[in-house]
Amino acid sequence: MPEIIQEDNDYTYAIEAGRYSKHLKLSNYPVFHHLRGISVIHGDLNVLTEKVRAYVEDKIDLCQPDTIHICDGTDRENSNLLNLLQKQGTIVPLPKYQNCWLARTNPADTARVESKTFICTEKKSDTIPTPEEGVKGSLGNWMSPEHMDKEVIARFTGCMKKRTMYVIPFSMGPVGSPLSKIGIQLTDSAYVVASMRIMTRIGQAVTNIMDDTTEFVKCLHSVGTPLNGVVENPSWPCDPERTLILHKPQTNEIVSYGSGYGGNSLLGKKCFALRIGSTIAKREGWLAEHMLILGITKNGKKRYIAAAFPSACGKTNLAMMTPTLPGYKVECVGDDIAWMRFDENGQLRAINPENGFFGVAPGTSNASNPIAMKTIFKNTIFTNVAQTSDGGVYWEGMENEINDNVEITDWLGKPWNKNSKTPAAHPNSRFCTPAKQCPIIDPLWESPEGVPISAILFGGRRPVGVPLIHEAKNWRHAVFMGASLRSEATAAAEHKGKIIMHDPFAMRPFFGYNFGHYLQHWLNMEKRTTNLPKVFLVNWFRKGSDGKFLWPGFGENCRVLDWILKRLDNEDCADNTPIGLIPKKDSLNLEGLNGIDMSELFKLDAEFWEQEINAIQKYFEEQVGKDLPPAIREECDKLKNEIKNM
Ligand code: OXD
Ligand code: MN
Repeated sequence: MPEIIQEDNDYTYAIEAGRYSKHLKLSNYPVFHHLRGISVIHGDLNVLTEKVRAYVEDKIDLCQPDTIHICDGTDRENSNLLNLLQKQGTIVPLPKYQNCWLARTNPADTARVESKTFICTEKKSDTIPTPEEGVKGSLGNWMSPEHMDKEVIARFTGCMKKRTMYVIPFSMGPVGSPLSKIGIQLTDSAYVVASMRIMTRIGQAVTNIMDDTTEFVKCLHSVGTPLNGVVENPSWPCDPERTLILHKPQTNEIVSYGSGYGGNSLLGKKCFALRIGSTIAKREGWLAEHMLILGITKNGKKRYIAAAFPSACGKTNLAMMTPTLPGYKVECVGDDIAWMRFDENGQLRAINPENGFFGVAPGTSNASNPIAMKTIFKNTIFTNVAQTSDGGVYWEGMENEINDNVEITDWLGKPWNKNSKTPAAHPNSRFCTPAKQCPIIDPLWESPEGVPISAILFGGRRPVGVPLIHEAKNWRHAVFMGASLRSEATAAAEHKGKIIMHDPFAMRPFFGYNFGHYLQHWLNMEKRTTNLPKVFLVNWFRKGSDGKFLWPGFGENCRVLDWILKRLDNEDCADNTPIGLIPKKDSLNLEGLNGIDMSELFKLDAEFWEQEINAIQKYFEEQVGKDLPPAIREECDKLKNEIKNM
């Protein structure tokens, strides 16, 4: 609540969330109902600052909407939007749960589209490293600002005719926190508004703390209309052929056209919090990372850990882990993104810029993530999951969690049964659910100063060669570890089987600027503090010769976190190896766990590591070339030499 400190005839002056603000008294509001001649059908124009209004006017001229809706974030607004979406056929209610909804997208619009995602800068080399001749770069896509302007005009001119333009003021991070940032998203999708309300803080709370000096990230989104004017799927309009997601760091601008799928349309998430966020972080000296944040308490002592894993590698599961060891408690701060900076005492502090979880549904169950299952069955928008005849949801992994005689309708709206050849839920189907509903949400998850981070984890799916855990020897080695992250990914259609993809820092699809410069930025963190977090690489996914996982994972991962806590307490429980520090014999708590083949889990195979380091070196040379910081090249050479002596 704002604390009113003074008032005169026209204004009240207040302190809110530690900030000073000035509000025009209601009785003095001039009555505005139009902006650029377009009716404002909801919300108060006066809450927009001059700069926001200028931005909105500019985009009204471009997109030519029929009406304007300024989002206030109220429950009433939300239920009106949900009603509208229901009438349009975009969502259906799920009566088995409380205020839950199912959206089915156009089947051509189900995922992020990396090939259509660009960063726009004058100089190409500011955006992407120059790959070796004849090599296709895989560390982002570049477009010139002139080209961007042309593409935007071609797509957005008149794109909101017969539609409402929603204006969403939103905060990434707790409203008013010095670590938070504000955005204004314009969109023609009510689904996007309802989802942004879950994933970010929107509306009055945000406009209340804005004044004419407030900077904001400009986010323009339209689901688009195909060139021939034919909307194939009226309940989910989109334009997959011309989808384009553009970012202009110089002006803090995001423009997204043609897709309603969350990763492309909820612009606070990947576009702002990671791509534009990483460029702001570089300028301002902090880190915007694809990391979960969890708190772990052991015998009353609490520490916070941030962890970067590529998409769909179990970040949400780890962030909400139920530890199997007695005496441990895990609490969740965030499951996908961390904004981190060193405070004046040199302590790294992190906030979760998001307000909700946009999690992959398949695989989520009471066995894999009981906490998520306790979070998601109220106030949630599901997208592209299957539906049960008793008004609930279903996906692969929920086999034991539905009533025996229910009928299932798949994500495409077709009848489905267990013998069907296709999955019931789309593999990238999602739940979009408020973070505060999580029963183990951390008490400090909205703390304006962020939580203190003691350790950073990197991880991926590595069926062979990579041990359960190893610790970086020093900060440079840690940065090298992040840079050389690889993970098993389902192959693109033209490949058979699985391939191991490079995914440095789990950020490959999300870098907002040249990866070589990003590495230098990470290396520079060493100068900011004498209290650097310890860094570890974990791999829950190593398999034995029988093809079975060597480690049970899930709640048992607390045993690995326990070893990390010992290392944070400087316990002498690690042995040095060429690749880093691994647990000394018997230092990993295996009490009550049978049949773990520790020698296989931690085996370091010289041939594997030689191939691994060669692949990493080749990747760096081909993809990063002259932009690779010398310190990383040296780390690579050092490791290569050490492996020779393995
Ligand atoms: C996500 C992703 O949606 O990483 O979080 O793709
Ligand atoms: Mn993610």
